Formats: sequence, C-alpha cells, structure tokens
Amino acid sequence: MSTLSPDVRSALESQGIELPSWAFGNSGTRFRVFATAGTPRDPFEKIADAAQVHRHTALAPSVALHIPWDQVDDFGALRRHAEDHGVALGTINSNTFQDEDYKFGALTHHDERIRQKAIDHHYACIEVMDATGSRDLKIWLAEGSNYPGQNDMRGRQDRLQDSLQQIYDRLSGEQRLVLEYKFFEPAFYHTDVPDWGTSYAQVAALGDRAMVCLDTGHHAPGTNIEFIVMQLLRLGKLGSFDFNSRFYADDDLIVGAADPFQLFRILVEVVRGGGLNNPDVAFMLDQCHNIEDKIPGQIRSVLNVQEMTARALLVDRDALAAAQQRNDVLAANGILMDAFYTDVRPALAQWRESRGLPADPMAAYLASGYQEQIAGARVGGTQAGWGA
Ligand code: PSV
Ligand code: MN
Repeated sequence: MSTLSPDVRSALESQGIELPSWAFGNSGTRFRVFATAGTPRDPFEKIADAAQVHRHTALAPSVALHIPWDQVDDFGALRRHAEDHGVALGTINSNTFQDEDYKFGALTHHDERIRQKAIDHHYACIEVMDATGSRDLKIWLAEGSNYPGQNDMRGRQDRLQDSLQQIYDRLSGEQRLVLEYKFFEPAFYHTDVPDWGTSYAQVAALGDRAMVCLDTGHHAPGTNIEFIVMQLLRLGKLGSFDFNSRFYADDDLIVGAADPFQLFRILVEVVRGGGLNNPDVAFMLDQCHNIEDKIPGQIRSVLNVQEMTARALLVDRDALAAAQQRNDVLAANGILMDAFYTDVRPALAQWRESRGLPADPMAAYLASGYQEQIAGARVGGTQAGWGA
C-alpha cells in the first residue's frame, strides 16, 4: 500500500502515546542491570531523551513520571523543562513497592499506620500532579500473598476500597485515578487487584473519574485481551493502556515484539469501541530496555503502535459487518486478515515526509548524533536505574 486515505491520515495525526520516564534509565532482570553510556542521571535528562522520541516521530507528546523515582525539588521547574523540550508531563505513577514497611501490603495493610502511610504517599502524588498539571494518578499495587491462608483476602479487599476512596476524594477538577491490575508478581498466590473485573469493581464504586488501566503484560497466557478492551470501552471504564510485550511473564519488552497480531487485534477493538483519539483513553508505554538502546527502543515502540493502528483503521468495517450478518465466517475472518497483512510502512514513511518528519525515524535518530553526544556529555554522577 502506498498511500493512506484522508480519514486514516487524520486519525493517525491525532495519535499521542505517553512514554514512561523509567524506560530511559538502566534496567535489567534480577540477574543483572546493564549500564549504558549516556543514561540519564536525573529526571531532567530523562525528559530530554523522551523529547527525542517525539522530535523524530511526533507521536510521543508526554512523559509519565514515577514517584519517588522522579522526585525533584521543584516540579514546576521540571514542567517548564519539559515544555521547553516540546513535551508535557503526564501520568503520575505512585510507588508502594519499594519500602520496607510495605512487605505485607500498603493500601490493604491491616496495620493502620502502614495503610495511612501508603494513603499519604498518594496524597503527595496528587500534590505533584497539581504542580505538573498531570491529569492521571496511576496506581499499581504489589500487594497480595504467597501462601493459601496467609491473609484474609476479603478484609484486604475492603480496606483497599476504603483506601482508594480516601485517595479519590482528594482529587480535584479533571484529575482521575486509574487502577492497574496484575495477576501475579511479586505476590504469587493471590494479588489484591488481579484482573480487570476486580479493578472495575473497585473503580466503579469510586465514581466517574476512576478508571481501569490495562497493562498488556499482566494477563495469563492465552487471555483474549481484546475482549477485555471491548468490554471496558463498552462500560466506559478504559482509562489507559500500559503497552508492552511479553513472551513469558511480565517481560516489559517493546510493544508488538512478541505478537504483532495481538497488538493489531487490540487496536481493532480500540477503533471499534471509539477508543482511538478519545481523551478518556490514555495510550502509554510501560517498558524497560535491558539490552537495547533506550531512545531507539522507545522510537520503535511508538512506531509499532502507529503501524498497527494504521492497519486496524484499514479494516473494511462495512464489509465486515455484512459478512458477520450473513454468518460468513471465513469472509469475516478474511476481511480482518486482509487489513492485518497490509504492509503500511511505505505509506507511513511517505506521509511522515509530507509532514516534515523523517521517513525513517529510527535512521534519523541514529544519524542525529544525539546518542554520541549524551554518551560524551553525561560522565560522572549516578545513572538512573529502575528504582531510582
Ligand atoms: C508493574 O509490573 C508495572 O506494570 C506497573 O505499571 C509499575 O508502575 C511498572 O510496572 C513499573 O515498571
Ligand atoms: Mn504497568
């Protein structure tokens, strides 16, 4: 395919994908965290790197922060720094998974002192949001148990509801709470928010500005994620995506790497359900680049989302609906597959050029000299890592 229709072009033009600040720091597995020359030493340098992704793709206008990893003295200054670099500060992620006190829980803890400490952390995150202009507070909880009988799951669920309510009541204006689910890790017997249904039940009890966050790496193998996307859009509760890719566990690899077809199917449901360019549905990445360079890793990620969005937009909806109506199984499936198998890359390259963007953002970044520049300039200090 060599050209995109005006409808497809205008849908793609509005697409924005939020980058995670932590993608620019060092990361790794529990076996080794590998350092990379030029890795940012602080949130200001992370933002500068994120801005490179936007510069070459026009796809990544905002950056999510993780607190306390991105704690700074002056969030107003960080906000201005981001604006000077042509990006905005986005979602604020709370973190209750790296403090000794939270070994047995945070927002679910039966010890009222610890539970209050976790609630207070979220109040502090809301203050950060006030300073950064962020709309969304994203909560992912590393809470649960490892052994049957270890905990009273019901009591924890009740305390979670109460904690979330207190946090929700602290939000103001347009601010929202998004609750992310994950069925395992670091707890392996039960987690307190394991699935979309639990997240939905919790946020539905809070109010309109509480939504579900779907991280594509947080499901059991074989889960039909696009069904969940459909259902949450249908219910008006899909607040955000954390896009990444998994082969085995929560791999946090480049989105679309393991299963481009799954990414396509998810985006088909996004388009079908009115989730594309819908301000209620934030597209974010949640990834770590363990062995590949981080900035090109993020460029590849946003391009993968763009490419599969373009293919999803190619689905001939009228023909599909007609085939479905007449129960023509093979024709319906064929229509979907035709869109999936259409190589949109030449058309996307041409369209980028027509907008003054590089046809090949990966090559343009590599040729820009930025990687060499940061490797030479960022000497000394402590490189940011997952967790700092
Ligand atoms: C948990 O696995 C998670 O997906 C949450 O979004 C965290 O904030 C993030 O990963 C940390 O990398
Ligand atoms: Mn996530």
